[in-house]
Amino acid sequence: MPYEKTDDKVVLKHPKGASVVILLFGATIVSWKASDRGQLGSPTERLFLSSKAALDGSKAVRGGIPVVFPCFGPPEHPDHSKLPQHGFARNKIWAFDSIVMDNDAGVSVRLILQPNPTITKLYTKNFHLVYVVTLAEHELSTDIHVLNPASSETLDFQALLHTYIRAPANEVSITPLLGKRYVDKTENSPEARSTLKEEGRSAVDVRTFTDSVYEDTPPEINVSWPGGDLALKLSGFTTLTIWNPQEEAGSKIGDMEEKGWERFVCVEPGYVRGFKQLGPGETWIGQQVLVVA
Ligand code: TA6
Repeated sequence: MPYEKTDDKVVLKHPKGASVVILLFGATIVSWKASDRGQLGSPTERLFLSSKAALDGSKAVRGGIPVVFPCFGPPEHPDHSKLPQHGFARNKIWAFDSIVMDNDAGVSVRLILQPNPTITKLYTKNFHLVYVVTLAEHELSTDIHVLNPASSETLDFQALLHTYIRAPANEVSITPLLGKRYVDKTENSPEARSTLKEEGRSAVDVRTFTDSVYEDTPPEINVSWPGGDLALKLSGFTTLTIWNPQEEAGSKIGDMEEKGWERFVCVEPGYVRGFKQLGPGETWIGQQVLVVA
């Protein structure tokens, strides 16, 4: 299974045509192409990447799968007080570590991020991140490992994979979230934004400005639309964030392409309600497997 590593990215290719492009900047997946099962012909792009996205490391990538660590949203924990929104992992250069699997089933690459001076000036906790990306013919697996190398301190963090699924936003249905509790971050007041609601819809849509953080995420989420279907198989994560800014908010995002909000839904597995407390020497793993129909 061929792979290609340059100074700024890793490209994995499957003999039947699937491919994935990972920038070392932020370990950000910026392209995943795969064909539907039984589909003949060339694989299609499954992720949204804004044509205005910065791909030169000047800022977090608008699209693909940004890696969010150690905090989600504006920092709230004392350890994160100097960090930008969504933490530092998506804004730092990760290192190519190794190809960990390469056979007819697929190819896996391991990327790592450890403290360096550009991080320690903002964040003083010890940590070790490992990101394993595996490409198969119809699946893309992304496993984020958080290790606490400390001998005595706990590591408090949040983590999330900010997956931009390419889809007609006004036609998607996301299931099964019926009965799940969530907070609605589009509410106007801080109190309302932290009030838990219960999902009453059997299928969630994003036809209006949506920014919801669901608790107790199911092990499998389905995102479907006329002519398309993508499953997310999840483990280790406890929350699922669904985001689409729609026009009023989306048009204010500087690196959002013209009407880009019409062409994606963010479905983001995470651990973002409260903080995961990792003991000395412990590891937490969050796995997302994207599966085409
Ligand atoms: O996707 C959830 C969210 O926290 C939204 O509130 C919105 O801010 C989005 O992330 C994008 O954040 P970014 O910092 O990438 O512009």
